[in-house]
Amino acid sequence: MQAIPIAQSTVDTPERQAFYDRISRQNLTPLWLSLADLVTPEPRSQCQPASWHFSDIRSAMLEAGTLITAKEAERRVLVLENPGLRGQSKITTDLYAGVQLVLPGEVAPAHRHTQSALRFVLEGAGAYTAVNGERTIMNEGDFIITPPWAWHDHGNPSDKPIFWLDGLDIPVVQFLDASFAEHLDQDEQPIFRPVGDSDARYGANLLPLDHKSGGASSPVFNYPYARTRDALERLRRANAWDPCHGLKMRYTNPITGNHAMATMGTFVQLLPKGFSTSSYRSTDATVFAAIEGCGRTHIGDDFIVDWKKRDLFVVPSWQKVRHEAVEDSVLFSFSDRPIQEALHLFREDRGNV
Ligand code: 1HN
Repeated sequence: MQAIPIAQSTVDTPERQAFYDRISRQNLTPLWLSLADLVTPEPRSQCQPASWHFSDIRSAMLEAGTLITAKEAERRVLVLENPGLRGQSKITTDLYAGVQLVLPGEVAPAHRHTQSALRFVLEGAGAYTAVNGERTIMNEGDFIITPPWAWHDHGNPSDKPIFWLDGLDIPVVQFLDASFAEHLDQDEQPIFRPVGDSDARYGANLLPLDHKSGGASSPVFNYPYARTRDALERLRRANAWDPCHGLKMRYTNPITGNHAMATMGTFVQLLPKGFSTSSYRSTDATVFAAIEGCGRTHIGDDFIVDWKKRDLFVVPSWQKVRHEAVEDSVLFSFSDRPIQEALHLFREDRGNV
């Protein structure tokens, strides 16, 4: 047996064309004209490889900071739009990303929505985000979760601006026509738990005695970089290098061992100085943020990103990716992998390593 592409192109005749025109008036259309575009032999995405230097984003954001307050904007964010998907607020076909700035003394007011959000802190320290009655302090490299339908507001009592990467499943929720959102009647939500409460309850290899099953979103809502970085450093000593990824870990929900969020997989990887990964591709288009070091990433046949700390780039579905670390480097990344795994659609190609 041999596999060949499905759906050969058909011949157009005047009789066929007249038929197509006639049935079109009844909202009918022949499948044989579109089958090859609907069911492709491999992913064929509008999403393109792209990259952003943080220094460019930073200056545009500071300019935005002179033009509009966090309160007036609701969220002062510049959206990272994929060049192949302009005008749609998408960084990949099904994910949204933006960079948010909160200036000293500002509050981004409380609201909630059915979309899930992740934050990855790029620059700054000592701001907070409040989720479900608890504040957590945001420091560089921290990965923070806002679960669906959770009240959330952000504030920056520090004396320096804070910048973070927002990742949301907005296009997924849009596709499912399941968006709900509302605003709280006060800027900051009431706080009824001390800082660190969720971490102590769920993030210390302990669980409250009578805690039962886990939800889809991790109850640990801040994964501090200091701890993540320490784990990577200890694993470095174990020489746990993967040819395709260096040393790559996924953030988990400690109750279930699943991904920390239902719709977005989040990952962190250490690439030691001089390490070059083997070519890898997977069906989950992935957004990367460098948090330490510098290097070069090859995407697809001809896209090259020279990145350093805080730079951002995106790898489309099924395009080959190869990283070269010039210095010891750490990359944070996120993708729709949990959705693809749940639907048994996730595929990867490790190039036989
Ligand atoms: C949102 O709620 C935040 O809470 C950031 O910081 C970006 C983009 C679209 C819709 C809601 C936030 C967002 C967002």
